Amino acid sequence: MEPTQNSSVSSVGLKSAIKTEANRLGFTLFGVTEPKTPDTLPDFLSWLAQGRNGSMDYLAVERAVARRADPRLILPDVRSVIVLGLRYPRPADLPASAASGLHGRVAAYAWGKDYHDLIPPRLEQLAKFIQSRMDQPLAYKAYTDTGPILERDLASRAGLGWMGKNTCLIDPQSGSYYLLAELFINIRLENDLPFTTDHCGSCRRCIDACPTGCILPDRTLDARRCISYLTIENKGNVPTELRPQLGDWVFGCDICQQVCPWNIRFASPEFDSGLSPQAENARPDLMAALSLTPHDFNRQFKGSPILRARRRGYLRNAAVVLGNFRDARAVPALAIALQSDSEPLVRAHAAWALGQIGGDAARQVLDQCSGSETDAEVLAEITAAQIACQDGGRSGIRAAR
Ligand code: B12
Ligand code: SF4
Ligand code: SF4
Repeated sequence: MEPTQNSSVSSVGLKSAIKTEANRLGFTLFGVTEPKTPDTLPDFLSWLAQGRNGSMDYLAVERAVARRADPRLILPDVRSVIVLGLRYPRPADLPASAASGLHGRVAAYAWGKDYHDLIPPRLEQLAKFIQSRMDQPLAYKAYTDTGPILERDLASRAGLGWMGKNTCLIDPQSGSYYLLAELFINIRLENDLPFTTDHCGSCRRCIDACPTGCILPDRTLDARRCISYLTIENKGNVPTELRPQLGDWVFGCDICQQVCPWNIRFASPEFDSGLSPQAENARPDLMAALSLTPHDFNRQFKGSPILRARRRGYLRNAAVVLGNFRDARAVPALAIALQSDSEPLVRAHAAWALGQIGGDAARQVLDQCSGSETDAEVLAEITAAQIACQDGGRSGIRAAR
């Protein structure tokens, strides 16, 4: 049975009070929609069928797919879904890097605290607020990237914006630097009008700027080639042909949002204080990163989204970016990683990076390690890197560095 509101509160008054409270909690975007099968469910299913989710198997689990299709499997009495947006810093406001050292780039949503920790208590507070206005118990489910729902579909249906060609949810007033969160509730609130217009027009800046060409014409991504996937979700090797495309991205990627005219013109410099940048996490020193022990890594990134990559993924990314910099100052740090890191994944990518840098010092380290390395995959990377060094020497490209 649907719970009744306190007799003194009208449905419109309740929605407006919830919106005010949501704003107070930092959610600058707010909308309400009905819990129905997502309009874009067929797009999601076809995306899965083509394997574009890569190793993100949790997206394809049968139970999770069924829940995406039917919100009642999430909350049987669900009547409305409140969709919220929390603003994070603009990538262009990246803190200045230190004077020396080689620094990588981290996606702006991950500069501060982990939103998976920051947002849920606020959703609980919002639910408590709603409960305080009800005569009967409120049933609810709260999500922020934490459940089997299509958050962008819900957000566009709740009127928050449209799904751009880069697949991000874009608010025409303030761009796409938002994280989404939802509250499924067993009371009915008035729906907002869905966002039905497409403001991308003939623009294709995101498609042209994406370094790996993973933005597809059907408004989905091939996640397997997306730098965000490769540096965060992917737990194995970064495919050799995609390593140069990582550029300096060591965790996530913001390029397809940074080039978007809606962000260039309208993204606000204001963001939630909980997502304030921590300089050393936003622009990390990559040589220092390579020397992080498991204990140091867990301590430095406690409470940060970067923890998700795990130490071996993060150091793998750091090695790739150092390889892309092709700066001989990185050779000693890469040499130590190749000689002594306990993770074959890190050693393999350190070898690749040394091959990219080339020169006598890098070649010597590779030659030494080819005699002592026991892991077959790392040995194969060392051999490929030795060849890359020779090629560099012949062409004279790396000798000049
Ligand atoms: C898996 C995932 C990823 C994967 C795959 C992303 C993708 N685009 O498919 C990877 C790891 C690559 C990724 C990267 C990022 N992610 Co992510 N990710 C998710 C997650 C968990 C599921 C997304 C999903 O189901 N993808 C499958 C595709 C098919 O669905 P979709 O992305 O929702 O896209 C819709 C459109 O393609 C649309 N569609 C299809 N055809 C058509 C045709 C037309 C005409 C239209 C209009 C729409 C349309 O239907 C799809 C389904 O609704 C969501 C949280 C969630 N539960 O929804 C967060 C989420 C989408 N990610 C988020 C963020 C912040 C990011 C990054 C910006 C992080 C970063 N800086 O590195 C990047 C952005 C990359 C990008 N351009 O999308 C936010 C997005 C907020 C926003 N404003 O849009 C979300 C909502 C998390 C959150 N709670 O805030 N992510
Ligand atoms: S996040 Fe980067 S790699 Fe992924 S689609 Fe956007 S520009 Fe391409
Ligand atoms: S860059 Fe252009 S095409 Fe891409 S999402 Fe923004 S407006 Fe749409």
